[in-house]
Amino acid sequence: MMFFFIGTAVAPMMTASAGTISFATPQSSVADTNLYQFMPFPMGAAVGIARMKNNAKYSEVVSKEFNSITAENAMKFRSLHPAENTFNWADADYLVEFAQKNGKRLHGHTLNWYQYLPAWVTNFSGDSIAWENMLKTHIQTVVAHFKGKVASWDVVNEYFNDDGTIRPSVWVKNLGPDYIARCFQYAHEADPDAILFYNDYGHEYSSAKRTAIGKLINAFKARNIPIHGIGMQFHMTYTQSDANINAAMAFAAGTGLKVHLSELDIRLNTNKVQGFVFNETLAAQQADRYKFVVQAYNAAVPKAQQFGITTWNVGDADSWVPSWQGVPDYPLPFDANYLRKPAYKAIIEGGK
Ligand code: 9MR
Repeated sequence: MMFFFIGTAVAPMMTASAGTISFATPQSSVADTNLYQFMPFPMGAAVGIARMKNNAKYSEVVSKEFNSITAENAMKFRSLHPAENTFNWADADYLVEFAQKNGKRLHGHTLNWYQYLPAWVTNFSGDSIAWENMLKTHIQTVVAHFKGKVASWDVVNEYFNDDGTIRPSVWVKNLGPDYIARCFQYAHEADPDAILFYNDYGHEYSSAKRTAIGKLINAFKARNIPIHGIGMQFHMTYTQSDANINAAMAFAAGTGLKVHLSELDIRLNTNKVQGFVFNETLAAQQADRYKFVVQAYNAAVPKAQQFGITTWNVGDADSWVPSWQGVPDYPLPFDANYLRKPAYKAIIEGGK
């Protein structure tokens, strides 16, 4: 039996690794191909700095396969601004250098979030003026530092609950709900060229959240608040329906803003089974969803609005999902050895 992959005929390979079987295409057979070159829009990955520095295979795959990069954690508040008067740029700057050397777009994540805050912020005891100064200083120092190096920012992440209400946070508590508009204004002042996104998850299952985000965007437009993009994280299950995926795409396209599938991964262990093992059937089902998501995005989102698709890390062993769910999972297009899973080819097919 011959297995055809991108014009090259190769024999199918099963590799045994860490007690699991990988139905991946041998890396060597497709060494001359790059994922992003097949895609009609930028194709990105979120990356961890320690892996970039210490795992040559990882950084090689990142540089070879993707043309957009997001820092998984290195540009979050706690990483960049660990103490009131201390900014720690080293890790994020490492990524800036990598992106520049390798000609990659760098997407910034995230200027404002209710999570991943240093203790000095959660314990901050100033009045509303002090809180406002702290918010503004953080956003503007960070955006100014990366001006001309980071093309775009998730300005505010996860402002809404799934039911469309505003999520309680230290920001809303101390500054009121409209602080979100000022985040965008502060970022825009610091870098007028940066493309500014509102980023959230759940568009594929919560119409209430979509409605709330839509209202926010319309209100921003009416008030001339600088917002240019909508980030839909798409941390998905492999059981997600075509209709739900299409609804999210149609909604995002309808905003008229740039649309970023900003944190895509497709998890398989929906019943949270301990000892859960990847197999050929699951690989095919996952590939089918990857293909559908890419196709739906490409079909629904007008070309000028296609900011691209970013997977949330690279290989299955790098994913946040297993530790979040407390069970094994295999949510990404590369396996633990960075071999291409069927999802990889499916992404390319979805982009055709
Ligand atoms: O993948 C990230 C993980 O390494 C961090 O521990 C976590 C911190 O809360 O954040 C994860 O990334 C999140 C992203 O920043 C925002 N959307 C949800 C992602 C998964 O939790």
